[in-house]
Amino acid sequence: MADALTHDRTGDALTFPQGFRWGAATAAFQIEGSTSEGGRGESIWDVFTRTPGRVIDGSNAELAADSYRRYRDDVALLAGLGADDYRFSISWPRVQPGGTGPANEAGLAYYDRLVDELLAAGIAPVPTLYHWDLPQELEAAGGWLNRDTAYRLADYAGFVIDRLGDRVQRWITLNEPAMTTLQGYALGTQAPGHALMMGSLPTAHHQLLAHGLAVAAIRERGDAEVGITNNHTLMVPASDAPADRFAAGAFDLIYNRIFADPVLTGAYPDLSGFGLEAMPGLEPGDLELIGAPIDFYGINFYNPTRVAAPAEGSEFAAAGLPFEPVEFEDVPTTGFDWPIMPETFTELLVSFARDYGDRLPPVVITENGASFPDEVLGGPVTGAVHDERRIGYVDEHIAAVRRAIDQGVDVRGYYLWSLTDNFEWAEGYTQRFGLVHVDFETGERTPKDSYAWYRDRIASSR
Ligand code: IFM
Repeated sequence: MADALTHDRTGDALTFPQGFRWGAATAAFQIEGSTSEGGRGESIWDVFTRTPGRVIDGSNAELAADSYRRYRDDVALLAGLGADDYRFSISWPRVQPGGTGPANEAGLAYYDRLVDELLAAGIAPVPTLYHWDLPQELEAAGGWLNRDTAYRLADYAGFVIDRLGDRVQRWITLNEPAMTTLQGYALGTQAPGHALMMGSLPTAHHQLLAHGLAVAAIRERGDAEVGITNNHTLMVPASDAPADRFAAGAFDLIYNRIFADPVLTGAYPDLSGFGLEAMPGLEPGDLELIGAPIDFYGINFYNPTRVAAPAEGSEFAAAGLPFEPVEFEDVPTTGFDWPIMPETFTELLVSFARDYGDRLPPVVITENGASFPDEVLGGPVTGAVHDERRIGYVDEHIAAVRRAIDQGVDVRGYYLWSLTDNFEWAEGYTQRFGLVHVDFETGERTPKDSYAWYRDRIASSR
């Protein structure tokens, strides 16, 4: 990111460095709905949601938050927050329905309208090129196990950059490749639903290659800023026992470092502990592309992970993995049962600055937030949603970011996940993350208490 921030050293935890950017984040498949409109093609998530037993409540994203039709309402909500930025994602199957061939004009036109609406409201668009909705035809050809998918993503990115690049100043290439690899290809709990365990590793490399190719496509076409978004968690050993400490290090490698190291240092970590001489799929020249300088590094953080050596007979032991995530004891949790430990957010950010040093560009928190079973008072949404616990979570995590800045981490922005309630992947509509309640029958929006709180928080932080 271009200019260094002037650090406010007043010690007032409410204020942030000048130029710090506030926003909210969403993703196409989770909010747009209208999955059959405008010539959109099918994605792996359409297929996954149709497959019995895959989504916990049997739901699909045909309505989601109805944002394809209500995007103007969403922009008005962002403007009401006083947001600087809106992180949304572009749907690949809307723009290039089968993942190859020409662009679909109706798909590009939709994002044109969205970008114009944002700019008219004084909000900077920050699109993510890929947030998990791979065209199904590419999955049929091997999906992210197939190296060619990386080149297909670069072609698709070219269409988007050519169309929106005159107005977009900041791009995000991929969202959370770790989740695609771990949940989509290793465990099979998310689309496309393969349970390949360590056999999933080529998907990590191919996604990172796609990132590198997308960075190159953006650089070729102008001077916009570009970064990647990864989901990171602080690994906490279950005990001081060497086996648990080793397990935490091993999981750190697979979850965090495989995805961060090549982007930030141009090299994969040593994988010999997993019996691998090199990252599967790696070819000469790949690391130069993947490690090309970026302007910011996006971190999504929700919770830390407690890790132990695998218990005898566990599925992790059976798969030959040297780690197993276990629950924290006696900590508050979100609706997802995710542990709420904001101090670990500071620790994670500080560890990034320490471990990557000068190789770490400015950090943007591209997602942070919490799901809770919000209760709507007054029946069908006519009334209020008093989501005190979400306010508490966000307040503590924003303070954690502020503490990391005080300890020298160059954090330039915070995007709350999420603007509205939405389709939470394999959890369907059972997890509400929004600042704004959505009635999933009608699409009607009702700002929660957290919406007004975040608006005031943004105002008081400047
Ligand atoms: O909803 C997801 C998002 O798509 C990616 N990051 C985590 C969020 C909450 O699970």
